[in-house]
Amino acid sequence: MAETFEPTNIIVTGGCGFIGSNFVHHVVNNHPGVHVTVLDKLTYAGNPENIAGLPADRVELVVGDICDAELLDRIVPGHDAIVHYAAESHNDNSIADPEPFVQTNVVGTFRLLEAARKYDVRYHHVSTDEVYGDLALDDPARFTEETPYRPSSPYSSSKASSDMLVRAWHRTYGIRATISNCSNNYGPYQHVEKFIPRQITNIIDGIRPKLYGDGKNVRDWIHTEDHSSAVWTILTKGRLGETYLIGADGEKDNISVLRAILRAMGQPEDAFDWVRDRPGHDRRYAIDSTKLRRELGWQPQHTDFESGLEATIAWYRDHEAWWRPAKAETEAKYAKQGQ
Ligand code: NAD
Ligand code: TDX
Repeated sequence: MAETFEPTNIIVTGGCGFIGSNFVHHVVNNHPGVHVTVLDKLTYAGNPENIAGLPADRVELVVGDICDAELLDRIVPGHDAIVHYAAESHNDNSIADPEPFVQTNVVGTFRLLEAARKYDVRYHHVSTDEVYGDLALDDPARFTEETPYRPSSPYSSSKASSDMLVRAWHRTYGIRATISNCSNNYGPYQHVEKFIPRQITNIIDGIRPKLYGDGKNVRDWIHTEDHSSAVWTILTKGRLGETYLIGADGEKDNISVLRAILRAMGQPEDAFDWVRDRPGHDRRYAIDSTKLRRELGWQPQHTDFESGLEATIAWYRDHEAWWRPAKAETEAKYAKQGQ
């Protein structure tokens, strides 16, 4: 299928976070004619190191808040698209303190939609499969674009709210928007609060990994590079007003992922602690990405989870200076929660 939209000057919100920075690398490496303005508030989860070293004539960092309408008035004109990754992204944090989730994820999205409307800029909204709630372990169903919204946590309900705003702004004001809902990402630059990096860095530090509940919760893992190629495909070829689910058939339960990490790092498979479960913990996520594959011809490339995990472990071993500053504070927060 021919590309229908050829952006040359895009804003990537949250481009100093995990998935946003991987997307910025993806664009710089694969789409030479495109300039990226990263808009990032540099919260605890944002690190300018994630995009350091990229060519200055291709990537510019603007430090600021997506909720700041005056800032958006200054930077949005002249761009042809906004790709919106910025968010408060961690479920456990949303349970401890939901307010920043409503502010950034809901109000921030509203501000960006208003800017996209005012300056007639194409808008792509990056969201999560968690808006669909969860599935039972023995349910043969997977989420599709038709699955009703049923979010469980303050985080997922704030993302669901933001998706609804995008749909309404498209229908009512005609903004040129697309939405994607992706499953659990892994890869380099992921904050040590998240499951896989937390356990890898725990093992490096001689701390026993921590497993919530009964460890049977299932997540549908995708390498972040495949998420990036999918977002680019939807931005350039997707139909306006449409939602596309992104997934790579990577369902695994948490205990299997943890045992794979322990094996790959030369530890006994039972060298971990069971800890208090997450309140409202979603049981299983599973994505059916047929629409994206059939309609837009996208395919994931990094589907060998064991080798992706080994590369990710190697990345954390090689980048201790990157994650070390966040580690102690993150573990102190978990310890307070009994996790
Ligand atoms: P992250 O927490 O690693 O990064 C978020 C980034 O947004 C940080 O750089 C932070 O500084 C920035 N940010 C936060 N509040 C901001 C504000 N008010 N203004 C400007 N910048 C702000 O998150 P992530 O895991 O990379 O997730 C990125 C997006 O992808 C989110 O929208 C998330 O909902 C979505 N998503 C994540 C996953 C996953 O597995 N992590 C899966 C599907 C969808
Ligand atoms: O120490 C842990 N032990 C544990 O058992 C941590 C941090 C997590 N878990 C479990 C909880 C989940 O079942 O591992 C699973 C993955 O946890 P997270 O990494 O916190 O991810 P999750 O809650 O599934 O949400 C992620 O995927 C969807 C992202 O953080 C979201 O931003 C995204 O929308």
